[in-house]
Amino acid sequence: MNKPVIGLTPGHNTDTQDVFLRPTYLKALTAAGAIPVMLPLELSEKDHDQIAQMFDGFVFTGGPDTHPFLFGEETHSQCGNVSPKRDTLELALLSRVMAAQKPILGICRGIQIINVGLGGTIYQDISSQFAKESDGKTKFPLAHQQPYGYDIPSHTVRLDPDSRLARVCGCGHLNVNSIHHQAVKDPAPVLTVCGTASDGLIEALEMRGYPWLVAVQWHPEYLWEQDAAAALLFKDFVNACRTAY
Ligand SMILES: [Mn+2]
Repeated sequence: MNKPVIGLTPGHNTDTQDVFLRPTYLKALTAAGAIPVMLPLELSEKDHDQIAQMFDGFVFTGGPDTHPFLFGEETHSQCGNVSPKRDTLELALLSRVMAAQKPILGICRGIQIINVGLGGTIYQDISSQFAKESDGKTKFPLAHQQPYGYDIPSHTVRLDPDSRLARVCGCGHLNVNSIHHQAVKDPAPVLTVCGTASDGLIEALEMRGYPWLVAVQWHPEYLWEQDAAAALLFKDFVNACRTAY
């Protein structure tokens, strides 16, 4: 049986114009039974259609911030670097891939660009924009940019027990890593929040009624070797890609 072939959106160094992918994504997908392939950054509209048909599933990978114009804001003082080329590629690809009903996994920047593409908004900087009021007190955010290695979990995520993500991971709580200074603010109307950090920040979204669309704010590609839930997420995604063709 052929393995599913997964297209991954590329990292983009905006200084050198290099495109790249961290090997962790490729290793995680290979271990889950797929053939991962990095997509090019610049494609014509027709190419997007062809690519959406050619591949069995897509990973929207981690990377720089999403340009604030795309969710109706100007640039906050703590907004980071952006790649308009990646924004363009990923937004175009998202609509074509969804039209083709192919499985989609979003990771880190992936959850953010998918949310923006479907009409949601983003905290441009968690530390200065996000604080939850609870019992008359202001609760400040956790360290979403953890001060140690990416293969070490740093905070918990509570999963909605009715979600695909909870079913796939086989548990209601995850220990995840956290390497982001932006996050989902208002989820897109078609997306459902399925994972939340203890400070209230949205950490996972999924689309009900779509064949397979799960997006997470953490990086399971650094965890799957020692964490069963992270490995099961990649396995379930790859299995969905296998049945999609
Ligand atoms: Mn986090």
